[in-house]
Amino acid sequence: MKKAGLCLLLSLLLLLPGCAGRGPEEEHLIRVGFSQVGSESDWRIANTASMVAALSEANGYELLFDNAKQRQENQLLAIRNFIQQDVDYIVLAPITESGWDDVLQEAKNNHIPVIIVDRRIDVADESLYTSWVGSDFLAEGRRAVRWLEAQLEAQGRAEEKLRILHIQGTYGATAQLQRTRALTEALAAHPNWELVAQLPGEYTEAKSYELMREFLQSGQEIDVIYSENDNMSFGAVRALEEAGIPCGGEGEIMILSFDAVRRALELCRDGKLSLCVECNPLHGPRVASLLQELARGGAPAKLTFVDELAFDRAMLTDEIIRDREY
Ligand code: GYE
Repeated sequence: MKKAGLCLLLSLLLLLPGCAGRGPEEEHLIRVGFSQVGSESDWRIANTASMVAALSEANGYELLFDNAKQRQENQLLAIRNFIQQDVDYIVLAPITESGWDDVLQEAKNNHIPVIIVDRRIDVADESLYTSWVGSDFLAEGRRAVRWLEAQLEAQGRAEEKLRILHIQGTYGATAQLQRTRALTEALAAHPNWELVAQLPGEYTEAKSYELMREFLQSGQEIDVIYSENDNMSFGAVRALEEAGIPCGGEGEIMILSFDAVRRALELCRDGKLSLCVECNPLHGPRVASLLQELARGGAPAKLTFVDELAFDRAMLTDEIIRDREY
């Protein structure tokens, strides 16, 4: 009886991270807790793969990974769990900008530096995080708008009425706020551009497909779809195709899409998407180099923006598509 109890206690201890003690090989590893938003898109899946590859044991890390399944409360739980496990660093890919002050204050009280990746956070005290790395989402949106303006100009349609359907990502996410801001600016600058509807596509193909189907039943006509990520564009293309409505060709609905994952580039080459605005998800090595700098006692830049491009059909080559890493 006693023996069985002891065995049970020992196995429980082994299951509890932190209590079992770390082996000599694990001692020198940098322990990182990474709270990821979810796996809502091809972009996100590529981002997770990049982070996991960069923060591998072979590279000197012990990675505690948590997928929050698109819920902020899961991210808050994950971070509190990382704090309890006394990780060396926390990396957060936040779902939205707001709601982080308390939990990051807890991390700070426990002297755990926090790196933010991808979307930004809006905190009263900027010292609650060490560094952020990600994209300039406003620049991405403006890149899409400039392309559209040039395209319409070239087609002699600059003064014509333009009906735009806007499919939005997760509300409150920087990628949504800033891409939306670029379109809002453009609508203000072009009185002949009309916003027909805004659909909450939540960055997923399934949601966008469902909303697009519903929208098409309303019979409203559109000229452009401004879709805040590729997966929502895929959903929209599917709904359009099922309804027998052509897109991408001359005089057909133009779809402007964000991320430029390989599948989107292929659709652009095949003439379904008109523009793929790049958003680079390969942040693993960037985060790793920030962590290395911190581990050396350095002070990395507060904000690091990634360089990005945009592709339309005329610019795409088989080589670009082949070499796409995501
Ligand atoms: O565009 C989308 C993803 O925050 C940049 O989130 C990211 C966005 C990306 O789900 O595909």
